Amino acid sequence: MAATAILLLLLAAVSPCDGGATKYTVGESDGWTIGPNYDTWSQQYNFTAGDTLAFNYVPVLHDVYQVIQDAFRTCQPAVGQTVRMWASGSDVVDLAAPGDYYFLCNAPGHCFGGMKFSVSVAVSVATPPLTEFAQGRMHQ
Ligand SMILES: [Cu+2]
Repeated sequence: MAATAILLLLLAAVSPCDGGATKYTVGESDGWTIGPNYDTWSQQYNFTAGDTLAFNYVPVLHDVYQVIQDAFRTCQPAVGQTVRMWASGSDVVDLAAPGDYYFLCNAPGHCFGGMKFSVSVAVSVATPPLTEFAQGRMHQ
């Protein structure tokens, strides 16, 4: 019985489509552009691992950089401070792992103009903390 429960927990943990992952559209109908307050937008939600962010914008005008916290503060990603980048104009960014994600537009002046926000991604509610589980097993 216990083994079955553990197996089910493991299946839940590794199944990426399980637990109702949510797709959030950045800026809603405004999209990703100069003007909206993205801090206000992002603070409406509790993001969990497996969710995705949809960035919609005119690709020649904007882009999407996921950067480390230092680059987020300065608005100027240096070499090695960009984690991932997108520029298609219709980008779906996966928030696969729990943790802090920092996004900005790297077009000149746009980050200073407000095109930046961070999200804290929590462990999915449907998934037990895997590290805790693993540690518990190791001490048995
Ligand atoms: Cu921009």
